[in-house]
Order: sequence, then structure tokens, then C-alpha cells
Amino acid sequence: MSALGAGPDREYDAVVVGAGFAGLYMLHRLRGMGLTARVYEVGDDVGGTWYWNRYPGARCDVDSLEYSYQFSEELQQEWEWTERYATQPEILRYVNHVADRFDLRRDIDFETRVELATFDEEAKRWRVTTSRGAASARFVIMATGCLSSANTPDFAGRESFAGETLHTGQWPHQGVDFTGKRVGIIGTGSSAIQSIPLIAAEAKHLFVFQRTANYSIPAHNQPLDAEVVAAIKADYAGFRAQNRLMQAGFGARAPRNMEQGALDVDAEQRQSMYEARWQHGGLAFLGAFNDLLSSREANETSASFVRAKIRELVDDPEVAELLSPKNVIGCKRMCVDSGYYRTFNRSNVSLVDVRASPIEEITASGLRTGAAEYALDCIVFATGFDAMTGALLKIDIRGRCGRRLREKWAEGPRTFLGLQTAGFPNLFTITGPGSPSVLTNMLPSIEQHVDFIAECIDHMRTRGATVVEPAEWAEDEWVSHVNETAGATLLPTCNSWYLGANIPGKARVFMPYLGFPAYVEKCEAVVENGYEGFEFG
Ligand code: N01
Repeated sequence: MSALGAGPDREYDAVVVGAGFAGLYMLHRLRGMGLTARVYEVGDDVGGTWYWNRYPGARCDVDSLEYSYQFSEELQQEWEWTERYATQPEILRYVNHVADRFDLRRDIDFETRVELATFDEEAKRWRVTTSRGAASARFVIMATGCLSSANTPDFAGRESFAGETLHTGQWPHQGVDFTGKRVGIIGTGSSAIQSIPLIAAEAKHLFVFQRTANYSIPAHNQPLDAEVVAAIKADYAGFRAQNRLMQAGFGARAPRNMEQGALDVDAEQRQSMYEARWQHGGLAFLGAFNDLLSSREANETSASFVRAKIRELVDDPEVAELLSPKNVIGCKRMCVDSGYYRTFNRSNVSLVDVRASPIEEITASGLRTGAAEYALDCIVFATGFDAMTGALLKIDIRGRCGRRLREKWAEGPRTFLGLQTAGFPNLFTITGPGSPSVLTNMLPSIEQHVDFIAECIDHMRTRGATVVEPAEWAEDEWVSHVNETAGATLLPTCNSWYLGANIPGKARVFMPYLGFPAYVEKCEAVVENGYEGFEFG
């Protein structure tokens, strides 16, 4: 079967899986190199994470002027963002604009799920089987996203619920009207923290089932100031270059203080630094001092500042205490909110501690914990994703000698630079595990990976190589380095999705690489040294 029906496989230079930010730019680059490429996408349109995550309040918590492509100066000059943090509909409009502007849709097959990818040792090509046929390609490039495989915990009785169930990461396109409904939301991560204030404003009653409290910093979202936009656009390249020097690839304009540790200053100075960050809003809060992710004592000074803010914002001291996180700040992905904590002052919102009394069962009429039963019309799963490896391993990927990626990664993902894994020639992952990805602004990380892959393919053409894959030693060294880098920080100290700890049975390995500038430098050194660590054949 071909991609269009019966007949021989269609042949491409490259197959790209996913039509989000990564897949679209990859397609654009491949085309620019004169290569034939086909993108397969499960959704019926472009957008990836921004196509699926349509829950109320969904917006990006990286500034819109930074969370955008930089590969085209014309594009970044002509597009007008309206708010500091763009909403999901605005980002989706932007992705659609990019797809149209660069005429990308004609090489995308929508509503097409890639099920199997097998490397043919003789032909040195991949055979890609989709839900609508098969194709053959020299390269397979996974642009499947880091947070795209929704996780719905297997609660007993889940199927018996008579009301409506929703997942924040698979939200209905027509929206949901919660008016007059008793709603239960499970989870208190970013998706829940963004949607809870809006659902609460509509619902008859909202029960928030919290297992672990999360730190959230106010967004202070606002319309963009025309003067600020003009100043950035006057030297967009310079602005991007400054951001590339930041640890997370963004935030150069935020107040920062990487010269001092929290314990190097007195309590009053600390307080005023945290207060300034709190007023500035957003993820830059953790940049108040340079030791917040390395020293527990320093970390506790910022954690206790946020807990004090929660006590100020929440009227009921017991609810405030329950909303106050106990773990290290920053070891789970920080959240950014608009009115989250104050929502718990509403009479139609109840916080339920499912750490003390776990959810035992979902029933036909609601949900039962160890302590009580809750009658619900609607259950929202804000329970996150099988992060970084979930979407990749849903596809049955078979490399040399038929070896399955699922088997190779059973004890955790192993890659060289998060770009390739040994034994799977010509298979690339954009922002794969072992790369900075989710610890950075995803857009520059995506672009850096796409550019690396495009240049590597170009290099292969120049030297007449047909296959590329990492050497085992390079992969081993990189995996150790990723672990050591994370291990030198407080990041692996709690049950985060960075570690795979949110998925029962998943290997507990810290998956992303910390430090965008160091990573880019490493990639550049690899190229300068003739793609050291990669083997060409
Ligand atoms: O998912 P999460 P998310 N019983 O995994 C709970 C990005 N993002 O969709 O912490 C009870 O963070 C779980 O509890 P616990 C961002 O990178 C970005 O909110 O495991 N509860 C947790 O509270 C983010 O980090 C943006 O104890 C259960 C929640 O469900 C990532 O996506 C917006 C449970 C899951 O939280 C994921 O965020 C949204 C169970 N069995 C998302 N299982 C922006 O850019 C899970 N939970 C703004």
C-alpha cells in the first residue's frame, strides 16, 4: 500500500513524523535543500501541542516575542503578537500562518498515524507504515513532541462514569460549557493551574483533586507594549543572540542575578530580590540567585517566600497549607498562573487532598477517595503526559537486526545529544531525550536541532555517505554526562515527569539535558571535529 492507497511504497528522501513547530520547520529546511519529504500527522491540521491543548486558559508561559521562530527575519518582523504570553488560539493562528506562508500543507498527510518504522539493512532505508499506507525513506525524523502522549491514570471504574470525561491535552475543538455542572479536576500541574480559575468561574462547583501541591508564580500577563515590540524588532537578531546565552535559552530581558547566591546576601536583600521577581512574574523567578537549583538551603529561601505568598493570597489557612508545596522549588516544572491561588477563596471551589486519601475508584456518578464520595457531572484529567519518550515509543521502531527501540530504551532512553540512538541509522529525534528541550524555550531548541539535522544530511551528501548513527562510546559518554549534570543539581529530587516518575513502571532516569549554551557549544564542537561521535557509512 502506498500513502495514497494500493500500489508500491512511495519513496521520499525523508519522512517527518508530526506537524507541530518541529515538523513544520524540518519540512521547510528539507525542501530548501531540494529533498523530497512527507510529513505524517495524527491531527487534522498543523500545530502539534497547540492543536491538542485547547483547555480553557491554555497559553504559553514563555514570552510570545521569544516563543516564535527566528529562521525567517521577514516572518518575525511581520507577525504581531498581542500579549506578553500568547494564548493557545493565538499560537495556533501563528502556526497556521507559518504553514500557509511557506506553503507547507501540500507535503503533509493529516489524520495519518505512523505505526511502524523498520530499517531495511540492505536498502539502507526506512519503511514507514502508517494508518493509511506505507512509504520508504532514507531518513526518518521524529518531530513527535516532548509532551504529546496524554497520560490518563488507570483508575478503577474509569469506564463506568456516566458523565463527561475530558483530558486537558485532548480538549474538544468546540469547547466545553461547564455552566451549572459539578466538575472534578484531577491534577495540579501547569494545565490544571491555568484552567482551574476559568472552570471555577463557570462551574456550579469545582472539586480540585490534588496529590502534590505545585509552586506557581503570577504571570502578570498584559497586552504587549508597542514600544517594547518596536525596540526588539529593531534588532531581533541581537535579541535572539542574547537569549541563546541564557541557561534555558530565554529570558534575557528579565531581571537576573547570576552573580550572587541566595546565601551571599542578607534576609532583607533576599526578600526584595524575590519580591521584584514575583512582581515581574513568570518562570524567571528561579533566576533570582545562582544557587537555587544547587543548594537546598538556598532553595528553601525561595520556596518559603512562595509559601508566604500563598498564605497571603488564600483566606483559609488550612487550604493555604495544603496548597503549599513541600518539595524543592524547581524540581518539578514551575507553573505560571493568572489568579490560581485566589480561586480557592471562592465558595464554589473545594480542594481535596488525594495524597492523604487517594482516589480509590471512579463510579457511575462521580469519584470516591479513601475519605469521601464526590458526585460529579464532569471529570477533567489534568494528569499530564508520558513525557519525552511516550510519543516515540508508541511507534514500533525497529533498527538494525530488527531491534526494537522500546527494548533498547527499557531502562531509560539512550541517545547521543538527544539527536540519534546507536543501532538506528538515519533516525533523528528533534528535541529528543538527552537534549535541553523541555528545560528551555522549545522554539530555539527545535530550530537548533532542525538546523543540525539538515546540516548533517547535507554533510552526508558531500561525503557520499548513506547512513549515519552514533558510535556506542559517544552515546555512553553522553548518557553519563546528562546524568551527572542533572545529578549535580536538585532537579532529580522529586517525582517529576522529567524523571518519568509520573508513569507507573517507567524507568526513573532524568531525561532532559540541563544547559542550552553548553549544549550548543558541544554540538558545534562535534561538527568542527568532523562529526565526532557519529559514524558514517
Ligand atoms: O501535567 P503534569 P500538565 N492521582 O504532569 C497529577 C507543559 N505545559 O499537563 O504531581 C492523582 O505537570 C499529578 O500529581 P503528582 C509544562 O512543561 C506547559 O499540567 O504526580 N493525581 C500532577 O499534579 C508542564 O510541566 C504549559 O503527584 C495524579 C498532575 O496530575 C507539562 O506540560 C501549560 C495522578 C499532572 O501534572 C505537563 O503539565 C501546560 C494520579 N494517579 C503544560 N496522576 C505552558 O506553557 C497524575 N496526577 C503554560
